[in-house]
Amino acid sequence: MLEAIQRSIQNAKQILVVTHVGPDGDALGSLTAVATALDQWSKTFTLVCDNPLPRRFDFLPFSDQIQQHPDTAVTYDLLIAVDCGDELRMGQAFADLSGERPFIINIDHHITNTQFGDINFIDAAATSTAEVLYRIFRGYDLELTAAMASSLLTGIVTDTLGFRTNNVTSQTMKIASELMDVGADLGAIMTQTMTVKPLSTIQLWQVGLNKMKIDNGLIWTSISNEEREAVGHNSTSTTGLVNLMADIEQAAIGIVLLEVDDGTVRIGFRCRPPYNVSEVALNLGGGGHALAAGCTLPGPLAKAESMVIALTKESLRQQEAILKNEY
Ligand SMILES: [Mn+2]
Repeated sequence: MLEAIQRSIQNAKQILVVTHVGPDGDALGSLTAVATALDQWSKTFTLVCDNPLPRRFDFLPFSDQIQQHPDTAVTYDLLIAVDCGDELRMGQAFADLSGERPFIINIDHHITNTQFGDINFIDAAATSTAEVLYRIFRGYDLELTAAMASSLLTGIVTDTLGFRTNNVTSQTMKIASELMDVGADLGAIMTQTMTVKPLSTIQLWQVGLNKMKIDNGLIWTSISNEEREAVGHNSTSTTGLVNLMADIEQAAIGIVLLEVDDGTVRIGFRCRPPYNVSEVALNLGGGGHALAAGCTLPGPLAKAESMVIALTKESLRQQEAILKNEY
């Protein structure tokens, strides 16, 4: 598969690299890591993410070249999708493509990946798409530069919440250590992408925590578009808040529902082992991992909330019945 990927990149004239809407550190770390590799191969490429780049990621190489839309005047003959479980996750970046569907290389680590590419390089055991990319890059005659390492380490650090998730292996730590050896600054990446937050993020948590509801292991909150705008939170991500809620001792599953500009509702699910949220997200048209998943539903918010809570309660009830039988 490594050969097939390299061959399609070498044959391509115009390459579009896309990551998912509501980008996180793995999305942007992976997107820019691919840019550093394509740059070494002197390829022509366009980097696209269908949402503005959160400011904390502006240290990433090529971050100033990330566009919100593909170039309409260009016909892309190759699309590389990173960290996207399905085509819809690319948002308008994919929907707006005119002409023939380009050849697609799909590189990801979501267990729910729909294998939408012509080449699918999916490793659901990997902590991050960045870790998958590291393995791919090491299969080639590419120089592991400080810039590339910085992008890759950003993906690994953010998707593992600072090496805290249960899919971190000694191999992950070896990769991180090698990335540091060539110049990635772990401390700076941690501070910049994990610790420091805009005030509007904490104010969004404030709104969410004030409205938090608890019912038999299910902990959730929902935030309207009006409330989101009032605190000036202009990203569609609720990663920090949903992680915080799922960390509550009494939580089996944490959920945040966020209404966005177009009236749709973004939903994030988190849990700790032995629970699983990927199935409920998949049933609602989304996807993700066993412990972190998400989906997007049409509004209104109250209707989305009652549907999500009812389905998650049912999923939790079934999971607990199975767990009880195992002991
Ligand atoms: Mn990821």
